[in-house]
Amino acid sequence: MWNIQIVKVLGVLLLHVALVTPGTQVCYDSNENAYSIITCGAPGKNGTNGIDGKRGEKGETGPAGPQGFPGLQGPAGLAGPPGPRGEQGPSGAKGERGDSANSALEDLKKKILDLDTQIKSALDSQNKGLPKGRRAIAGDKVYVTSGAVATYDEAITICKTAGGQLAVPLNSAENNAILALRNKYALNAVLGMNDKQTQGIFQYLINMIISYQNWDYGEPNNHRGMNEDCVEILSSGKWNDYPCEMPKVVICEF
Ligand code: MFB
Ligand code: CA
Repeated sequence: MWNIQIVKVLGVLLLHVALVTPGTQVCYDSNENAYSIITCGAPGKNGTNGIDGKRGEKGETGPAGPQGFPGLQGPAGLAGPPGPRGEQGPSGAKGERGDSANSALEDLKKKILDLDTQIKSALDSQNKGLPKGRRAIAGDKVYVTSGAVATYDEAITICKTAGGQLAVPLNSAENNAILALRNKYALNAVLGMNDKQTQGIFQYLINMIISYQNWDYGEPNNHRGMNEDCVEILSSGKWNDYPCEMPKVVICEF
């Protein structure tokens, strides 16, 4: 019995010693059901790392990170719907004349040339009766006179009946051709214009205001208050307004 007591005391003493001695500890071996006191050497080196633990639970979402760099340009998007109709653009350049128009134009040109030939030959045959030098040409116009003398209104009728009209110069070339015929005679020749409609506004037979003018100095003047509504060409080629009832040489143009 005393042995057991001693052992217990010794055990307690040993335990006390182990506990207060640095570097010693009491270890219990369950297989032997016994305690042993071991002196611990210097702590051993850290053991090698253990194997990774099992994956932890997913953590909470962290705070948003800093804005990243802009990404690469994405692929082009699908074509959008057609836009609204644009403003009317400027009209394009004039197109080439179409084939049919070209051939029609050629036909027309041929017809005109034929007509021109017919007119000239008709005039030639007409002129056959006329003494030489009773015709003049300026551009496409042919001027013819028989030397007949008439009032303005009579002169218009004579030329219309002949298939032409009373001669009227639209430029200096035509004025010179008419002058050449006028100077075959002593009398001035009547021209196809007047200011009957509006005093001072001279118009062609088609009521269009005249463009080319070759008035003599101080003309038109309605001399001494006379009603001078018609126009004659003088031997100088200049123009004068005179009373329409006075007879003048008739020159027609074709
Ligand atoms: C005038 C002229 C008028 C007459 C007159 C004989 O000129 O304006 O028409 O012809 O002369 C000076
Ligand atoms: Ca006059």
